[in-house]
Amino acid sequence: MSDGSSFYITTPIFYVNDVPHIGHAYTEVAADVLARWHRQAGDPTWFLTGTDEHGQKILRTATANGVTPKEWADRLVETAWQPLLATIDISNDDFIRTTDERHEVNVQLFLQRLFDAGYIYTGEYEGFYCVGCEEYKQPSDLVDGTGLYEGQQVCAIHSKPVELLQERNYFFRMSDFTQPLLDLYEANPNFVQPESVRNEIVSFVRQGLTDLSISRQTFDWGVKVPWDDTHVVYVWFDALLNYITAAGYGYDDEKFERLWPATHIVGKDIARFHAVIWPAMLMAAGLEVPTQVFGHGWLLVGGEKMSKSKLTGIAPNQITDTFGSDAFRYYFMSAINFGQDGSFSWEDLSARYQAELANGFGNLASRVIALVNRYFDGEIPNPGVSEGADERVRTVERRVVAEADEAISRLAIHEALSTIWQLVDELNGYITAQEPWALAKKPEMLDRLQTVLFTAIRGLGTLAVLLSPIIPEAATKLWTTLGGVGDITDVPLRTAYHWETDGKVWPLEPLFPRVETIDGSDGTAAAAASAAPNGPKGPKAPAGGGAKRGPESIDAATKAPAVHPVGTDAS
Ligand code: ME8
Repeated sequence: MSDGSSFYITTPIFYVNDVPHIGHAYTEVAADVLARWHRQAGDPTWFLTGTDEHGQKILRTATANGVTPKEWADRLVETAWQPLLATIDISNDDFIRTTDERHEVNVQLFLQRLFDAGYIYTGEYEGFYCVGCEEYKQPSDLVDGTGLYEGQQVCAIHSKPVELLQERNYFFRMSDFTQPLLDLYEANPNFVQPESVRNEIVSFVRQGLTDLSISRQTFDWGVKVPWDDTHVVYVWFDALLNYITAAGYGYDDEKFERLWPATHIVGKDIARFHAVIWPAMLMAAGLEVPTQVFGHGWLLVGGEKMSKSKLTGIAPNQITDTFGSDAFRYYFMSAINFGQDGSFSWEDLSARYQAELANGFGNLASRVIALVNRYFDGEIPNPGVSEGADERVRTVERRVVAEADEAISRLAIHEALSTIWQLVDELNGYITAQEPWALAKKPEMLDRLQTVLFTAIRGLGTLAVLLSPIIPEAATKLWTTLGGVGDITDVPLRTAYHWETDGKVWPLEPLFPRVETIDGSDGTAAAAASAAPNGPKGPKAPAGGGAKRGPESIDAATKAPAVHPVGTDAS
């Protein structure tokens, strides 16, 4: 809905030429955290993800594997892309495939409308094409090849040769939108974020846009151009439309009116498609432009973008098999400033798991609940008179709820998490300072013991609610243990501190169990310290520390690619 009250969020739709790696999972988790947050805050929320199945890249991969592109896409969607969502606990409302009928039919409808409105014409095109990017390249996008490609010009992103194409194509009059786009960026500085991506987009458009070739004639794996079935629609033009075809465009006006426009979470590699071509297409069709395009940073391996074609991909389940999906989600959301690049390392993951999740949050929950079980037989005690320390916990609770919500509204997920962690730290400090185990030894301090445990339990419940969008499994476990009333995902997030309990706690299994490290030690605080290398919060460690079931370092990941390609990657 255009009044901003609904929150429609999308990920890119991913190419099915290969299986997902943690870069794709990273985008999914970020969008999922935002979707869960808004949903739990009561905003009407719709979260879309899906797969991009047309184009030369998929066609070549399928052909190399001796199957049709549709068979290939079906196989990859069923065995890899859909299962990814379960592996990392994604709560999408819809999954669109560009081979869905609802998509293909309405891509044609959109194109016909643009054609009828005079935005499409026929022309000759000659240029270099990178099948990996599915994009025509300018000479300035090319670099000198090395090794196998010595002496050739290669795509700077894929390090593979480009192909010279000469075709008669249909063109979209994108150049008409140079000024309207510049006006849009100026009128709405938040349209493209973060600032670094915005600056790049604005200076690109300022150079003036050229018209865009939007059809291909030399192969037929795509949506047919409605008035000329010897052409298929250019794969990016087709793919971008998923955001509206999934939202009812062309077949469910009420739904489309309710959902559109969307917030697009994409990697910065494809921000230009989303912040230039896509709004120009929408303007030409007389539709509203997206709410925002956010181009997040890259996960790097050895200083380079992790990628399938460079064999540096790590499969998400390599991490979740050892650490669980919550740790995966927490790690990537807290260790990397959303919007900036970040290097993944097993050591940093292991260190943060132990220090922040197991010791910081998990132990806090276990201790407090164990104390209530021990001293009050599981009945949450009534508080006595409050002191300054108790008041301070309550003030921090309220402050972090408001500040985390504000950070999420700016898509600053890492900031929201570090704000929430202030409450973890506050509660840990409170328990240490109040020493409830010492109070329990003095019968005259019973009142005080009750107040302290009551205050700590209240704080824990608030934490469970706030962390539910980020680490849903652990938050739900904690919620159940606290006797939380109803489903945690129904507890209004913006007033998390008003959560309700039935008054009794249950024993709590460790929220983040010990993980065995490579050197054979277990994941206690000491082991965590020895496994932790140079992560911002981790102490220094001997080389090779890490979780047992993962490669011990990024070097290992690079040498022995963890993503086992299911076929030939044509990119
Ligand atoms: O571009 N770090 O699909 P794709 C962070 N089909 N994110 C990464 C990443 C990395 N190293 N590698 C990939 C396409 N990603 C098109 C999109 S949308 C209409 C069409 C994530 O399978 C990131 O979100 O190549 C990036 O933008 C996306 O995967 C590219 O996925």
